[in-house]
Amino acid sequence: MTNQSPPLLRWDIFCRVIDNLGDAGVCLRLAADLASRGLQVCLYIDQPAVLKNLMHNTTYSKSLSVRLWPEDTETFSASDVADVVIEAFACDPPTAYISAMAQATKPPAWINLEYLSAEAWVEESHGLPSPHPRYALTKYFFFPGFTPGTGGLLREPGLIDRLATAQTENKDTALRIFLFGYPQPKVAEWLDRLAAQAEPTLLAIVPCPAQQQVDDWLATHTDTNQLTIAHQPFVPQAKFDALLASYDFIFIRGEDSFVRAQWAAKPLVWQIYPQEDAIHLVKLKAFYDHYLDQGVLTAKQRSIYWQFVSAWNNGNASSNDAVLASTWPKLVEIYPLLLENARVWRNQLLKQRDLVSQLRDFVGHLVK
Ligand code: TRH
Repeated sequence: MTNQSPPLLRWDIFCRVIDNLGDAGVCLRLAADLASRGLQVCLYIDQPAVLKNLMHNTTYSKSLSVRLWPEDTETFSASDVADVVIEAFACDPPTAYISAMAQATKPPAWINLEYLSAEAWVEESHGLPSPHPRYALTKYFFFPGFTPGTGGLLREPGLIDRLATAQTENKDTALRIFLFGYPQPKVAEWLDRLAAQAEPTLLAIVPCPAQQQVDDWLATHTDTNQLTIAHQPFVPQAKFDALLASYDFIFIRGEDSFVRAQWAAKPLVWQIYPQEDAIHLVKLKAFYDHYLDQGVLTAKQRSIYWQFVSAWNNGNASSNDAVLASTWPKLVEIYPLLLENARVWRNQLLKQRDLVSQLRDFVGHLVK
């Protein structure tokens, strides 16, 4: 794949917010990265309000515009259609827009941006075409991923340097933990353990469902011994990386914050977005099999890490053998190795070209 930069093009990104912040978060990050490279980008989103906090107090390049998802009655002409159409997470762009794409003299490049997964099948599916059943249009599946055979990960130019400057040595003796999660039925067991730890811990929790559960625990624990709990206000997306970099241990969720935690190169506990029939646990294992296999941790240490992460994702909902409480002290004990593992993993990922550069090359070949 030659590295010539494709001609400046117009990109339209379609995003439907299924749940939470991630769909909007990923699409905003993609749109901002493309626009920062001088491309004209329009982000169509059905819940613009979700972007408010994410874009708060942040200046984006002028070539980025955000529009409300078009009404079904809205009509489009071929000249309204962009050169590249990104359909995020199979959100089905408006039919009127798709029929306008079919009338365009040069059909646009149509990309379906898929959800991130470390599962092996992703490489086989990356880049596959899907001819439209009625129009002379072909949609291509573009899979983010952790391996060369995928489309890579969102990593804006200069991000790692910015993180290096934001990196603050934690002079505080307390272990600083960041928590952004979904509901966590087992949180009390872990908090009891943190409070009983020999060394001090600071747990900073952002607005999220787990925050209420932590507050409920706090309400019944006047003396939390070695544990200090703080409410970390929500920060705009542009400040999120520096926030993560200021913590020692990162508990995140979903997709976008999960990737940012890897760029921060700190040990991470991923609470994956729960799906039917526990298929999310397959996805979770696929990632940690890769992530823990960096030649830094022994098999025993890898198993402790996985036991904790699996229990955090209720992988063992039925058992009440307090896995979180029993494995956490062992994780803290090997913290320097976990940090090394996170750094080796990030360096591995940095060998991969970032998603936007790969996507531009991919469409560059489609719009020739
Ligand atoms: O909000 P999420 O749980 O989103 C999820 C996932 O995307 C999942 O894949 C999808 O299926 C589901 O929604 C529907 O987690 P995620 O992906 O980490 O998105 C959170 C966004 O919020 C991310 O862009 C980071 C941003 N954020 C900030 O900008 N500032 C903050 O302070 C915090 C806590 C988050």
